[in-house]
Amino acid sequence: MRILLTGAGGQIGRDLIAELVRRAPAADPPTIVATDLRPPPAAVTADDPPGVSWRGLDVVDEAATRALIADVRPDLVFHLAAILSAKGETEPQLAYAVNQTGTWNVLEACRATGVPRLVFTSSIAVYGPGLPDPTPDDVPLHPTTMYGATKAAGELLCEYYTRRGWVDCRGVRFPGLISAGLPGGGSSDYALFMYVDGVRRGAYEAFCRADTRIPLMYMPDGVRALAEIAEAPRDRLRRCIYNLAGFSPRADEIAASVGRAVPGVAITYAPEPLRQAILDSWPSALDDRAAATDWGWRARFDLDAMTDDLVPRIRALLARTGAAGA
Ligand code: AKB
Repeated sequence: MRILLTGAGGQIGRDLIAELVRRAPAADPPTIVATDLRPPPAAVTADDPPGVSWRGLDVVDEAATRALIADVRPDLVFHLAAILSAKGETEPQLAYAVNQTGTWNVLEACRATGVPRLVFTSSIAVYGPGLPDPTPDDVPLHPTTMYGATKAAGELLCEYYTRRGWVDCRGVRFPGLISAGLPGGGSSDYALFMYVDGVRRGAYEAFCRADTRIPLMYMPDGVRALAEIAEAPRDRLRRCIYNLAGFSPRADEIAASVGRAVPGVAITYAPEPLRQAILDSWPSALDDRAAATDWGWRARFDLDAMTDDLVPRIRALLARTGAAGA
């Protein structure tokens, strides 16, 4: 199978590649073309499994997107390229270009080339304030950010392309994702930095209030969800985009969990207005029963299970890269 990823240099890409390779039959490994604006340096990609190659792609460039997808002719595309919520509020024009025009360009290139299937990564950011808790899949969408508005539009485009029979699109609304890899420009990043800076520096000043509560998910569950929805038979899917719930701790509950694994860690709070307002506009928990019913989705990690798995990984990563104590 030939698989193409857009935005593969971001937080999800490398973990998703590892998951796709892990799931494939040993006798039939996938060919994976990972694309991003600027592919990571060779020192970073040197450990990639065989069959993985990197190409430069700016999804805002319509001609380049069409040419690359026509050249690769993938069986499956994971469309990950996006500007996240906080960065999108400081650069809304860029967020529109990458998230809206970029998604259109990728969908059109898939249609023109005859790519059969595309997986779209949406987000809790499609929701605005005042919704039922936990929030079901189908409620009025009034996002407060450019990121959320473009993700909501991307979901609708995916539905349209599927209804027209052009590309079989399916996707998930991700909670904030937590992993050892650094994110870029998200509002949920405080949760990840409690772990990374907690281990690296023994301290972290969070940009949110201690009582902030949003849905979160550990990356191994996140990439498994992407692989599972990609594999799901079309006739099992009653919708195009599915909520994923994860777990929903308060920020100070995350800090307590980190403290259990990193004794003495000092986590403090200095709420920053822009990101706090975004976080306050999101639901605190999602209802993902449709995903469970239709394609058997179930998150495996809760907060403490994530902490037990993640802290040793961050320690190992820091030891390898020599960044401990930096
Ligand atoms: C963000 O914080 O913008 C993202 C998201 C929740 O989609 N991590």
